[in-house]
Amino acid sequence: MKKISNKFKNIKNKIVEFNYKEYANTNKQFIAFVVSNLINASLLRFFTVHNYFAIKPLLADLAVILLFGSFVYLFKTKKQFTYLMVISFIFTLICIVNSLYYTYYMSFASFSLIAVSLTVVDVGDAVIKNVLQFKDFLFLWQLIFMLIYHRHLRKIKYYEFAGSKENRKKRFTGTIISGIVVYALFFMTVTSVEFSRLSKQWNREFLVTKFGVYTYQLNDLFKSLDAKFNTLFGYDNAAKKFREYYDENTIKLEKNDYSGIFEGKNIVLIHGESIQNAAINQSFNGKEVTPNLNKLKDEGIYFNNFYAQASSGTSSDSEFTLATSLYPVTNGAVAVSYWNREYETLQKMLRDQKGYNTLSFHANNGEFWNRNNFHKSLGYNTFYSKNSFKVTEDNTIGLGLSDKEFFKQLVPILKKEYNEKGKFLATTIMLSNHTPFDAVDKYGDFETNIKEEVVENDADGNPVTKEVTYPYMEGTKLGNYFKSVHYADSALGEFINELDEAGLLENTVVILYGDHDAKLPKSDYVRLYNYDKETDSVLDKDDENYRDVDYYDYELNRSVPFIIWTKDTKFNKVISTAMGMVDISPTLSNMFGLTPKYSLGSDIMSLDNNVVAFPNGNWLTNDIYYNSQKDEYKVINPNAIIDRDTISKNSEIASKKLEISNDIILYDLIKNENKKERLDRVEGEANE
Ligand code: GP9
Ligand code: MN
Repeated sequence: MKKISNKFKNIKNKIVEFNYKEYANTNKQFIAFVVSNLINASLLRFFTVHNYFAIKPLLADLAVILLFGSFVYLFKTKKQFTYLMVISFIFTLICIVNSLYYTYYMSFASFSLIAVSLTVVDVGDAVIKNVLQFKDFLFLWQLIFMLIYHRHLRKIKYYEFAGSKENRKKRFTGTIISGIVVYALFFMTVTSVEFSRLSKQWNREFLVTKFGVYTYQLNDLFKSLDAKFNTLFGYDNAAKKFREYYDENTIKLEKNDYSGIFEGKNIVLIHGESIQNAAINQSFNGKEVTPNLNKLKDEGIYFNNFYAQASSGTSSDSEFTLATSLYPVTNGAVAVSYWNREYETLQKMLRDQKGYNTLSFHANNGEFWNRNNFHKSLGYNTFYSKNSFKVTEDNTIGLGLSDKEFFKQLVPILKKEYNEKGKFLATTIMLSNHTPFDAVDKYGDFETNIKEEVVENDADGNPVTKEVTYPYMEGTKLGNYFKSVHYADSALGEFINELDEAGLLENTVVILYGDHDAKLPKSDYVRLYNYDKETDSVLDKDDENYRDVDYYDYELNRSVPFIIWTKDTKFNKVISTAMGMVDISPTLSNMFGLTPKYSLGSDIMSLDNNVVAFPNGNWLTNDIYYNSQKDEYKVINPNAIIDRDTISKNSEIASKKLEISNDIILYDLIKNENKKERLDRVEGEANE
């Protein structure tokens, strides 16, 4: 302990005793380099996300500049200027490219998207006329300034006395250590949400706001390289396993009562942001959280044992898995890193084999989750994003346009598409019910308390009825979540009415899925199940009525709704077979008369039991939930006979599917193997 405190004292003394004046006098060029690049980075944030005074990105920018700049001291004084100019040029280029990119896309540039950005923006004319602005040239001041300053320093013979060889080594170590310390200080302020977003890399605006442009771009570079490196080796082995798997598991959709029942019908596919079954089954003071969804689920086909299989790509993973019947990639998100592979999708099958007009709608920035590119690759003809909607301060909730406005504005667009192009698949991605669920004043009136009538005697001894309110879930995150879902549900109710009024419900199937759970705190569920109104607190664990929420309860509670509903046919059907997002595409394929070749899920209408594999290796059947990390499980069906053999067989099925899926994504196997098959066929025919 004493040793450490002495060390700190030493460092403190060094900092106090450091000769700043001498440092400043002999490092003029380096200081100019640091400050000018820092100004450029702030300028970029000023022109784009407007948080140029924020200390966090400033610290991060400073750290990167110091780290890259420190290597200048490894060069002789004469060469130092060249090195600083090269680094300055790269930094300035990053600022200019991002400034341009932001004007066009309202987001920041990514290495993995360079090729596609260049094709989307018609380089040349379009850039000069529509994108390039005066502000983009402003960043060049840094290079000009460095040049002028260098001349000035040469004139005053600064280089002749600034730095001996010994000094340079010391300066290098000192600067690189300073860079590391500043970075460490910065990372100490980074929250877990910020870290998680850095690893996902989907909301690039957020990243530049919090991490500064240089850290963002470095992270982006590593992520893009990672995706490339992952596929350098192992193709042959992966392709062999892929062929073997599909030889043994050729997909045959059996004929059942639901085969082809919806053939030729329009599809409105609703992506229910963060809607969990936990909300669907909930009511407060006799009022249901989701009256509209309840009507849909009661009249339609309700899959009440359905799970999203999303990983770090959250929303986009569910969009991907639903479309392809493949699992999310193990590292990163398909939407960001592997969107440009060839996939077999429900959208493409409906479009290319059945003549559907495939459309998607999301009133958020089209760059989020790279949907501008990703949705094309999934097989959507048109993606209507934020630009197609009128978004004002008044009609915004949380991340963007409120769901009610979103639906209201999209119906006329859909109507027009239908009139012009006929039969459609329209995916509508909701937004308002997104974490952190704190826009409570915008959700409307829905109370999550307990209200009771009690009879008391008044002063004259006459009985009077009074209403007593117990806070219950008010003010908790879960309580706010219920309010938010209630809002989303009422938006859905309005949407159904608007579709009906526009005549779009005739011959249409409405399909809704929850995209993933809402990551709510376990302690809030404990309160929900164990509230003691007398004490306004949670029951004691020893209380006989106490209901525990263990790991498995929490995992099972992450179940989300999947509902198929039509206006005219009342199905009144509940399917309780364990089911995952991968099963949607084969299930719908059978209903719409399609035959996919590469689905890793199953048509749930032909199954009694199923293995639902999660990206972390856990799996679920009707009988048990299996935790693969701990090799433990919880029995769900008390009548089931669980044996070790079944467990290892199911674990094998789950891991095999995850492996094949990952290989398809990384090695672009559908494209490459299809191509190979075609070539082999042509060669075979030529030899005959
Ligand atoms: C982003 C929205 C939310 O546009 O879809 O995505 P999520 O955070 O749920 O992945
Ligand atoms: Mn989502």
